Amino acid sequence: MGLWKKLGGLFTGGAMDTVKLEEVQRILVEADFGVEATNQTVDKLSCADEVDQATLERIVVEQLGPPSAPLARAAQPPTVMLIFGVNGTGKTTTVAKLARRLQSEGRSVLLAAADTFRVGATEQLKIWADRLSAPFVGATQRGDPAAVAFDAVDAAVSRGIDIVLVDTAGRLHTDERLREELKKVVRVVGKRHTGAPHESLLVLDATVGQNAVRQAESFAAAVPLTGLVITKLDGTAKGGSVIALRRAVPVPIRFLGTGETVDDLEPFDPVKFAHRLVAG
Ligand SMILES: Nc1nc2c(ncn2[C@@H]2O[C@H](COP(=O)(O)OP(=O)(O)OP(=O)(O)O)[C@@H](O)[C@H]2O)c(=O)[nH]1
Ligand SMILES: [Mg+2]
Repeated sequence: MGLWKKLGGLFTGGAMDTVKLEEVQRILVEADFGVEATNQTVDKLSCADEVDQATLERIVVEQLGPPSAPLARAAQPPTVMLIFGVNGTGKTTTVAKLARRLQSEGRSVLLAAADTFRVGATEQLKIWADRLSAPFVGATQRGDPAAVAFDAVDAAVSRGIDIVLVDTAGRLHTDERLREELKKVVRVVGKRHTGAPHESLLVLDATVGQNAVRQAESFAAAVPLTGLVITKLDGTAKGGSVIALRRAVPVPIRFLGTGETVDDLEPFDPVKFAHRLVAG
């Protein structure tokens, strides 16, 4: 159900009072806005002369940041994109979705399995690479992720490939070794190719709500990020977490994941998203 269906009655039935504002607050927290975005939204709503559905949509849009900008393009190919995130957020699936999207724009893509930590991770990406007929670089179990990333960039340079998508390992965001490993991947691709990484995207799972906020903050402190991909929005009525996440990591939201198939990736459009959240 859209937010307006839950909130609208409070605004149409006479003047706002403290009791009604507390009810608004409760509904926004329940929709996973998080405390800060909830308070900001309530402040804005209580300042508005008249609140209708369009007012609420506009207030949500203001908190979502700009529409998805085109992904960076290296002056000299390949463009190198690193994909980060906690376990199970949808990194590997997002790599496949991005590859599909970029291929459909006529660009050649190489997939690199720099998740050498989890058993089966390399094979999982290899299956996607085969389905997408994309070249693939991986290592044997427990190989060095930075070495895989380096080899992948190297292969793309020599084969004239446009884009390298590097899938990385997901572990708890508090894991110090993971942080060091990811920093090394960033450093090493930068040494191999000028300007790399050109994109560093953090993949966040919308269904875990406020937990994802802590993860996002922790990753952002470890590696410089250029954008967010927020996944599993098909599985949640709590789209408010998108606002909370954008607040926690003030980099642009690039894409939304809306399902498990390779085509379920949408460029982020704040107006469209706010409409979906509010109107349902
Ligand atoms: N419903 C839904 N499921 C998704 C979405 N994106 C990924 N998934 C599912 O989430 C699960 C985990 O996806 P992966 O891509 O393996 O996640 P990961 O971050 O690479 O996981 P690790 O490598 O274990 O850290 C899979 O079952 C995916 O199909 C999405 O947008 N919507
Ligand atoms: Mg993975």
